[in-house]
Amino acid sequence: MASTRAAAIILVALICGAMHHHPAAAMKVDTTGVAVANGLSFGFYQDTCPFVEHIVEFFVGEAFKKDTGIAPALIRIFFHDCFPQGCDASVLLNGTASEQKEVPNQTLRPTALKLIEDIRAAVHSACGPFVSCADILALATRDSLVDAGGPSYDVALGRRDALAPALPNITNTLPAPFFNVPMLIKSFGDRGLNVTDLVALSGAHSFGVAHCPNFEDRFKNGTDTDPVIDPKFAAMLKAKCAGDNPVGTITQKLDVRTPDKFDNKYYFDLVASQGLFKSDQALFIHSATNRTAVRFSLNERAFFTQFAISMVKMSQMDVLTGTQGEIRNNCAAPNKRVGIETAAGNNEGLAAEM
Ligand code: HEM
Ligand SMILES: *[C@@H]1O[C@H](CO)[C@@H](O)[C@H](O)[C@H]1NC(C)=O
Ligand SMILES: *[C@@H]1O[C@H](CO)[C@@H](O)[C@H](O)[C@H]1NC(C)=O
Ligand SMILES: *[C@@H]1O[C@H](CO)[C@@H](O)[C@H](O)[C@H]1NC(C)=O
Ligand SMILES: *[C@@H]1O[C@H](CO)[C@@H](O)[C@H](O)[C@H]1NC(C)=O
Ligand SMILES: *[C@@H]1O[C@H](CO)[C@@H](O)[C@H](O)[C@H]1NC(C)=O
Ligand SMILES: CC(=O)N[C@H]1CO[C@H](CO)[C@@H](O)[C@@H]1O
Repeated sequence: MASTRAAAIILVALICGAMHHHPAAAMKVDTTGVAVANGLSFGFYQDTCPFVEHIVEFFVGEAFKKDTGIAPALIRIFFHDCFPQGCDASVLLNGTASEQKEVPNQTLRPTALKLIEDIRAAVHSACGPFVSCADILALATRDSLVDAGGPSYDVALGRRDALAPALPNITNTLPAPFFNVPMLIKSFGDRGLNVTDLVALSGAHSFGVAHCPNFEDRFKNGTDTDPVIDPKFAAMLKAKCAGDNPVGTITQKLDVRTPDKFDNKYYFDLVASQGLFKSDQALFIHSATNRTAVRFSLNERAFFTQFAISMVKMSQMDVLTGTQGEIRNNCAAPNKRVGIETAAGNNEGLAAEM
């Protein structure tokens, strides 16, 4: 135990030495108005892994320097983890029945899935097997958002990892890009997220990419104007996707204005009828969502504040805590359970934390 702690201190010393300075001071949003889910807390790893946030921040920062695409990749993985059955790292499981095989989960980026497992390995080697993959994903998502220019917020910790992937019928509750606003409202409402959360969280399409099959409904049978699309934009997409051979090789930036930066320009795209998916553009048309979309286009601070609040809400949906689930020793696979003794042994360190 003492040597583990020593290793942790050395690792953190190295990390702090290597860290230059934070990217241009992020806007820190006060999310204390959002209730903390039972079993989560801000000091959860204070005794078992006090430097976990520094370790995660360091690894994400290094990955972001190599590829800014890690930020949209992580935030989408986090959405796909939390939305169907709660933030339990179930999406990271890559066995035969994994969520990654389900239709909405195609194109989750492997580099980001690997980054989470690499961070887990570093955190466990520094502290021992006390930090869950679900918490590491929640922290890494927040840090990458900040690296890309987005707001910061505190993340309450103590999530545990699912023992198995979500069933396909649950994974398929993720919304589809052809959804209209009532369908989107229903989909988010079923998960306790309201219309404001829907409009704010859709702003995650401020960065990252999509593949042609997900937006070809916008131009395939002529220009589909429900909702309206800028005809030049539709023609550009059509020409681009004509070269999508084999299918899935072409990517289109979700935000044509500032494709790699997290900001409110996504809402400018909507104003210009250049939202990529029907589910994006429709937010600007429908009377239940258009005022909020316009407000976010005019006021980035208002968008950042609501985005952080909505992310904190999403990050606490149906979390496993206490003795539920497990702390995975590999984010891609459930722990081998030899018997009840093994599972109990794994839980000991955390039970002491409660
Ligand atoms: C409102 C309903 C939503 C729909 C219908 C939707 C749909 C999609 C689709 C179809 C893609 C493109 C996948 C591909 O072609 O590779 C995508 C990408 C993305 N989505 Fe969403 N999404 C929604 C909400 C969200 C939310 C709530 C977040 C996060 C908070 C999010 C974050 C992202 C990101 C960052 C990407 C780009 C990923 C990358 O570049 O690797 N989306 N989304
Ligand atoms: C998914 O299927 C399982 C088992 O077949 C069932 O118990 C559950 O209610 C279903 N959930 C949804 C959201 O359809
Ligand atoms: C185009 O129209 C056909 C026939 O109505 C339909 O089956 C197909 O799904 C449509 N394709 C797209 C991409 O909307
Ligand atoms: C929102 O949509 C309604 C109904 O179409 C329209 O009357 C209103 O002017 C729109 N508001 C904004 C801010 O676009
Ligand atoms: C929706 O939730 C947000 C917090 O994310 C809250 O501030 C807002 O009042 C809620 N709006 C409605 C219409 O309930
Ligand atoms: C699953 O993830 C593990 C560890 O991250 C990796 O070594 C393995 O290649 C992955 N397997 C599949 C089928 O993707
Ligand atoms: C990357 C990946 O696992 N893709 C799979 C997504 O799900 C479909 C069917 O549900 C599979 O055909 C893909 O191979």
